[in-house]
Amino acid sequence: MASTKIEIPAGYVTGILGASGGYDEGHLISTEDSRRFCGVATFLKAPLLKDVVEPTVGFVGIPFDGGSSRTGGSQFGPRGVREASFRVSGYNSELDVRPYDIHNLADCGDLLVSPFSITDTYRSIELGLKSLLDRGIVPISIGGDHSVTLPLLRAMHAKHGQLALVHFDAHCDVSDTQFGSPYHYGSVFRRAVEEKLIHGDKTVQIGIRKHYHRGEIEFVRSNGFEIITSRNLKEMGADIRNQVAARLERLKGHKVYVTYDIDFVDAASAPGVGSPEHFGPNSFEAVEALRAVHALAADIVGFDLVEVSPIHDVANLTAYLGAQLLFEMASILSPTRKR
Ligand SMILES: [Mn+2]
Repeated sequence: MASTKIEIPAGYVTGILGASGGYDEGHLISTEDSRRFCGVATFLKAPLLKDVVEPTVGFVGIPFDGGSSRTGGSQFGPRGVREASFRVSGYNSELDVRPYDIHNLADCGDLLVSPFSITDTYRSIELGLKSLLDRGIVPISIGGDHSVTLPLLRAMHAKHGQLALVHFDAHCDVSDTQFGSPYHYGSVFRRAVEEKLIHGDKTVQIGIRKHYHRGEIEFVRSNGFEIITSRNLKEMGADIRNQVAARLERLKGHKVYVTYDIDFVDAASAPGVGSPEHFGPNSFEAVEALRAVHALAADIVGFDLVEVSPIHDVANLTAYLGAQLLFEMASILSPTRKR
């Protein structure tokens, strides 16, 4: 009877984990491994915070959609983006960087939220983010609806002072109250100006194409916001990255926070969102616009990605795009890791 033993040629290493071991040693699967569809789903397959020595950049989920007045679902955003993260590779050829070489990335888990109370949730988000900032971690937060950005800005402001803001969105999010509440996903940047968390005249909103009332336009104008509309982006053609970067140049030297509502992207490329909008940038234009903030890398103190809603998604396209955008964010940040 022929032997069933599989002969392994000399020099062949079982698996691709290399000299550190093969199948017998119970390794966790990292983003560098071609089998990253296996194992625990984390943001970009980052190890959990407790397992990272000297974490420098932390992904943190905020599974809250209690600030949405119409369409919930983004509370599942962090879970969806973690699931889709297995498709992201380790090397960013456009920026010629491997995020894991320049950062100690960690998945910090999710912040505790209350589905019943936006004010309790806000307090929890602010304290949770503060605990990461106190450890010197640069946060990349994943919502959740856009209402979560206000407590994030409060925590960022407490550490860094009044911030410059780069805001990707189809909407300006400067409405006032809804249903008697000053806090919801459409009022964040009005509140952020009122609370002096951001400089109005150092706020750039990109991708804007839908206004709910004329008062929004009056608010952004009177507070000095700069708007780069969806039409403006289309007119830049394939040169979006350079042309948006030129517009952002004036923010250099200020602490910059970047907030990315994935409904910035055209509904055809990102259907899994709470408020899908047509007439927007496609996925290529959307990632090129994000890469423009590379020009501000040294000044960026944090990112968020909000409004991914897996229950509205088609073929996980939006969750996967969200994971790709996280990868770009981690690639854009200046090196934080000690060499
Ligand atoms: Mn929006």
